[in-house]
Amino acid sequence: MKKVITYGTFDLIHVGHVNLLRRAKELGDYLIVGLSTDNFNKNKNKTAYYTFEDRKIILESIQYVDLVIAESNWKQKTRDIRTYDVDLFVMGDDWKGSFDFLKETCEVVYLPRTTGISTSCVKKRISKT
Ligand code: C2G
Repeated sequence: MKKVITYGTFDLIHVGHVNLLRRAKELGDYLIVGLSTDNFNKNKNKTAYYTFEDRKIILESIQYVDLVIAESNWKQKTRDIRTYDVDLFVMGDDWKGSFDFLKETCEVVYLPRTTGISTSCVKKRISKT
């Protein structure tokens, strides 16, 4: 079984997130998502609209997602990959190159982002209505 892992905040889930999750799952058989905790989001200078618990429930309802774990720091990826025996690490290409150090531990793939959609633009559009 080929295990894939990806990480993110996944706030206000939108088609860009779902496209990423679908393509990541298509590259393997089992998809793990490292979901940024509310505390780690502060570290990323992000404030999610939904709590970690709610974002986790939403992610777990998505057909492509097999397991959601907490992402609480920048340094846990190598340990997660070893703990869960992951074969492939996937991220959107806005992160291209940022996680190449993981190539010592597993395959690394950056997938093209879905253009024209982001959580911040959704928030902006809603605030104008
Ligand atoms: N994404 C995408 N297309 C979009 C928006 C997001 O492909 N239009 C992808 C991102 O590239 C990322 C994933 O969806 O791979 C989750 O995006 P975010 O929730 O914004 O995650 P981010 O804040 O980039 O956190 O340790 C890694 C970080 O936790 C990544």
